[in-house]
Amino acid sequence: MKNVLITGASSGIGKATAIKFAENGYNLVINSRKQEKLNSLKDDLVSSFGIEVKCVVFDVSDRSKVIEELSKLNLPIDILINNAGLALGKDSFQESSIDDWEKMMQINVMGVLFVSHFIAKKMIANGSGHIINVSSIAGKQVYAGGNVYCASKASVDAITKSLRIDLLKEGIKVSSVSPGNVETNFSNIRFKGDLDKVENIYSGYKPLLAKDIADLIYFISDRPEHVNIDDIIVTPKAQANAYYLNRKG
Ligand code: 8X3
Repeated sequence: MKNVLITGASSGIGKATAIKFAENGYNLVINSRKQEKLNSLKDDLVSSFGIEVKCVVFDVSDRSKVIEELSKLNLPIDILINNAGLALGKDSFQESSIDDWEKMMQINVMGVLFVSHFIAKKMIANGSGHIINVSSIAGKQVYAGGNVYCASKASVDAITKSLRIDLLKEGIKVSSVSPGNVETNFSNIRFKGDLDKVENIYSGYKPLLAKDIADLIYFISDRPEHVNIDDIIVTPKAQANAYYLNRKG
């Protein structure tokens, strides 16, 4: 059975994706910075689905730790899902925090690069593999206050396209999924616990759920060998793009 590595797997889209692949009998390597949450997810997945699960604890932006922990894995990775990422703040460029910018660029961009670089080499040695990046509608359209988060996801978009070219001759597929509004802990982290702002993001319409994205990631991975899905842009029915929401509430 195939092995799937999912970064940022302890909650949200990453956790839903872990469950989706586990339901379908895949063995998992789940990553997060949070050992306890990972262990508890591992226990649930092993007891519910009888699959093999390994936990790798690291911050994707910590280059030496990424290499150290992934080097300990003694198994091929067939599918890499670069899910770890975050937004911090939605203030205008001139008012936003440079510390927040650094974190977003480190995790959303360098994290994808560090993990992909290590795993792509393993995939090349194995002669096959599939890298799926969780990007965002923010990588396609720039909105007010999106500045550096949008830049980080536009980078993920460029990295995805570039990897697809460079890994073409190696027989490795590269895809992305680019969601609009998904109701997870994303906005709680972005707005640092400001519940009014969080509620405003998801009020008056039905946002996407983490499971909706997990289903798409699984669909991307489950196409016949000769098929590669480059990218899926997905929004709630009530969202036309990054700017237009049909709120009824
Ligand atoms: C999440 C979607 O529109 O908040 O990546 O940037 S958005």
